[in-house]
Amino acid sequence: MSEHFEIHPTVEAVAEDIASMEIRGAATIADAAADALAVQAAESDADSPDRFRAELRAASRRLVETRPTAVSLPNAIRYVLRGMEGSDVARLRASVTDSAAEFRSELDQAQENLGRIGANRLRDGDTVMTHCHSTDALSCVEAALDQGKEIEAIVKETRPRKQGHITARWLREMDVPVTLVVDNAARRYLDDTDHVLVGADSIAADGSVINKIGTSGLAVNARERGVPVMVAAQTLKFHPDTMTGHTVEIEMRDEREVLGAEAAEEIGDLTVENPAFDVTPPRYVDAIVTERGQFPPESVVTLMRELFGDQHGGEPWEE
Ligand code: RUB
Repeated sequence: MSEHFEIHPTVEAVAEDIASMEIRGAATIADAAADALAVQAAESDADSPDRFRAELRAASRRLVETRPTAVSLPNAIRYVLRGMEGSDVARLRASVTDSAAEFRSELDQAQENLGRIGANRLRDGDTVMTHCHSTDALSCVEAALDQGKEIEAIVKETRPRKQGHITARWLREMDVPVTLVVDNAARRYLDDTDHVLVGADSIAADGSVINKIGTSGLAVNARERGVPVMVAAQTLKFHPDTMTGHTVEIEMRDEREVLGAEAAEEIGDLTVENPAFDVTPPRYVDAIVTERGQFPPESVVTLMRELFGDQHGGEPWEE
């Protein structure tokens, strides 16, 4: 039987917030998870290096089990745990807090660099159409504004959780003119759109983009209308397991997000399904913009090999 290890209340709270989507979006989830591990390390009262490592692994498992699709979460945890080294608790503690701080600053830097690269694709006067809420995608808009370009946005509402409202708010804070549309209106407004601009929760080795449900339909429609699709995704979103044939698990969320109890009662017996993400095949994507440059989706595997080539074997949080 596995021993019980102390999980810090902050880790518990962050795990609950990720599961309930109080903390959401792939980059933000990764940032919060790394920070939670730093708290676990800083406040651990483990009396031996073995106990300290076991506590960190237990906290990592708690975090990694919250949501399955955004690979930024396990990638963040791998980064922090791989930095854990030292022969005594004090050194181990310092290595984890340093590693988490380094991860978080690299994440910010990557998003800024990615933004500048993505902004080069946007011209003065362009209109972008967004889906869901992606900090990587909005970083491209912010950088374009910094370059003195005027950008407008058509923002899809993004049922069922309406993350489009968050995007609309962020864009308005940047003074970008925003037109909010329901998801079903997207094709009609593609005629007024210069770029579809979305983020990603995971990028597979074949260049498929896993993002909020509705991204794939939008991309297919955009291709039909001749509107380029740009995916803003720092390399933290690259999914290492897909290099060895694994597929990305699509999270199924509570049906109540789609249909409340009262409405369900009124309608009668029915099945409601609520997948949170979908897969856009690479042929519908024009460019994946990362902090390392922009790539045609089919070529990301080369960069993935460079980044993950030497990472084999078990997960660092396994017992
Ligand atoms: C969020 C979502 C975002 C990606 C990228 O889904 O699909 O497009 O996570 O976001 P949810 P970012 O709201 O279910 O977490 O660019 O901020 O990492």
